[in-house]
Amino acid sequence: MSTGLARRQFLRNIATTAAALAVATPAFAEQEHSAVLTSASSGNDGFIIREMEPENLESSVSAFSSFITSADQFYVRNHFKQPELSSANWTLAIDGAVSHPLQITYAELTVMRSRTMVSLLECAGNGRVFLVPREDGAQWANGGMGNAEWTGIPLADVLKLAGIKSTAVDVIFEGADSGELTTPNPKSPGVIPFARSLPISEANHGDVLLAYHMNGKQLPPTHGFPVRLIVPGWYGMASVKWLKRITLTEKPFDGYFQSLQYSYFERSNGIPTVLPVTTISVKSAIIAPGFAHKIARGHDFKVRGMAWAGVNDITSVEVSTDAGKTWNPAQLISPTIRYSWRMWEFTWPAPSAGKHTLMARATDSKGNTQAMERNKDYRSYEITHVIPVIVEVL
Ligand SMILES: Nc1nc2c(c(=O)[nH]1)N[C@H]1C(S)=C(S)[C@@H](COP(=O)(O)O)O[C@H]1N2
Ligand SMILES: [Mo]
Repeated sequence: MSTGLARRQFLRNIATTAAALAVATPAFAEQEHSAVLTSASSGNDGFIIREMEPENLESSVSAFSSFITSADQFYVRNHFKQPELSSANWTLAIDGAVSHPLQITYAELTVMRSRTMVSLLECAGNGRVFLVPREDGAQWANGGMGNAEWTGIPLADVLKLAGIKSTAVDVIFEGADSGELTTPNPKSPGVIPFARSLPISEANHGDVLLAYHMNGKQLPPTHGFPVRLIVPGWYGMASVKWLKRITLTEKPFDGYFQSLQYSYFERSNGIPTVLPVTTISVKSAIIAPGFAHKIARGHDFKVRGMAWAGVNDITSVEVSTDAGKTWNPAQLISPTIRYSWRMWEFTWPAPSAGKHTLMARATDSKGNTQAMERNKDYRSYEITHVIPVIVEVL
């Protein structure tokens, strides 16, 4: 089977799975104790709570056994209390440097020509718990990421309706959620909304969606209902949830979540410059075994995980079982689907008794390979260096 065919077949199988999930869930919802039934049927072992209010939930290991992450196991990253919105009252304003400022309703938006695509979301702080010394912010292990199918209207089509002025350079996306940030430093200037921007060229890329379905069903409230932005290949902060307003500006936006948070240092001419975090860099994660797991000796062990590279493709994953002295190729077990992760596995031949340090490193289609050491210029974001997993064979 050609690669193209294999990919199409794989996506058809996924579509069937997403449809099956969509059918199964409302049926459960009508029964009593629906949550218990749902979790029992999907192998959902719950979230790891990183923060109660605002809600910050890390996906647990069971979320990483399939190519598509189910919506009810998908990590939640909120900076403020979740707004309660209804699609009947919702409107999206488009203003600023446009020739026809407009307000679009949910009904008007969702009759436009839609696109469906799979895209990974990863929080820029995913893996922060592995940083030494510790950095402030949500202490995610590897579960601040997920891969879902999104349906929405290309943002470019909606911007076209408003008529982008030739002087516009940046597009600001504002969520309906707001609040005051007192930690981490620096504090916010009083109550602010969650807002991020994209340069015009990115906003006009046909893959950026105003999404209203996740895995074939209405977007859940925690993931941005009624409509969220999906910016494939970018860290999660760009995919603004509970969209309320889109403002085109004639100078680059320099908001709180663009400069004081979700930013990093890039050195030019030897001087560090602050830049907003943008696209996802090549990375892999070992899903099994988990850190400090104990493994029975005398049996081959299947090491498995995920690898992803934002707008680039994964070309190889290597595994080391001796703390990085030697590397062996892992097998990529899902096809290349743009913006998605690839599942991989490696058979570790009957490990000997004692402590072992496992590592995985991925390489992308641009020839980038994960670094062994942390680059501190990334502050507490883009945690992409190789993370050791120490296990004990008994
Ligand atoms: N309105 C709004 N959009 C938001 C956020 C938020 O707090 N408010 N968090 C962002 C961050 S940092 C991430 S990683 C993703 C998480 O999306 P999810 O909660 O659907 O997984 O949403 C982004 N969009
Ligand atoms: Mo994030």
